[in-house]
Amino acid sequence: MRSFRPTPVPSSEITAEGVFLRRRAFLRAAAGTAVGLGLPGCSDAEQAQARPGEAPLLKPLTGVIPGPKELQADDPPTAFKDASSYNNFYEFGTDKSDPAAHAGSLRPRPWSVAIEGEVGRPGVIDLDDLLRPHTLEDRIYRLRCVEAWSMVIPWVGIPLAAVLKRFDPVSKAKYVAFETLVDPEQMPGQRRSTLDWPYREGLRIDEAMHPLTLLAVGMYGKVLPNQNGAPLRLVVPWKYGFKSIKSIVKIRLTARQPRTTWQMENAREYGFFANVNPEVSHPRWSQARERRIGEWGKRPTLMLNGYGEQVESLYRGMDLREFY
Ligand SMILES: Nc1nc2c(c(=O)[nH]1)N[C@H]1C(S)=C(S)[C@@H](COP(=O)(O)O)O[C@H]1N2
Ligand SMILES: [Mo]
Repeated sequence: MRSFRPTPVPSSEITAEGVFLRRRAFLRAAAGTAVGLGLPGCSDAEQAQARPGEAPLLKPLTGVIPGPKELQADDPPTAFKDASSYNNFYEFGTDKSDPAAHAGSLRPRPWSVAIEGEVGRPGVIDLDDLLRPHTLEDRIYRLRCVEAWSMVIPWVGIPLAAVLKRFDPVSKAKYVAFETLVDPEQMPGQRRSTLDWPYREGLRIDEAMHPLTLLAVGMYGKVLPNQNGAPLRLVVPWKYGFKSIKSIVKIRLTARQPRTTWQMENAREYGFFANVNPEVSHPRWSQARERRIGEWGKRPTLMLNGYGEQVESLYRGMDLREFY
């Protein structure tokens, strides 16, 4: 496949020089995760500051914190230690502790992403080139797992819409399909057929283009830990956590609704939409309440995870029991 030539960045989107330099520091710091901080040609002054042994810091350029007001008032972020040690990432095993224990073998740089299908400019692009024209944003979002636990995570990322637009989606693009890396050397859980690899996810195009939908590269102001989906993962805060596919290598725009991993596993239990809905029980348990990791007791699950005001217009006229 030919390599992707980035769309020229309109002057309105070109950042001021100081900002650009800080972005460069971030990009190099991000690149440094795979090989440690001693990158050749990367002076100390250009490094984001991080304590030895810690992930490089990210310096988001905006303080955008969308999402419901009550999120800011009642929901303190989950402890970083919990968010990075209680994970679902079957490529490294099925226990919650497996990803943190085994994801050290994942090499998040160099990394490239294929953009395919119904776009005017398909191709394969290096992740740093994919990120370069964009401004990193802070987003504090809840993550609600279908298993009825939840976390509040300060993500760092870029809106998926801004990325997709650069590849010129054509009018036939009605859905977006995503795939995770397949490499049993890096992802030892793939030596077993726990799932039909690659892990696959999908969104309708309007969901993908919604301003809340984020491609995350960091969390808690730092580069994403491998176990959280380094170097690039999706975050769709009004959907169950399994829609937030990790370690993405392929984004394909399609005319037809793509098949997703959990639908393929068990279509009765997991639907394509997977919108958080306290009124629709999973066939084996209720979705009415959730346990916030780090808290005792349970709290009620909110319709669309509390993001209804922003996203309910996407589902007007749809029966969310039928389209679960
Ligand atoms: N590639 C891949 N992505 C994945 C998963 C997975 O097993 N493989 N698990 C999903 C599930 S079920 C959840 S709840 C979230 C968990 O994200 P976190 O570990 O960062 O909290 O990742 C999702 N993304
Ligand atoms: Mo999940």
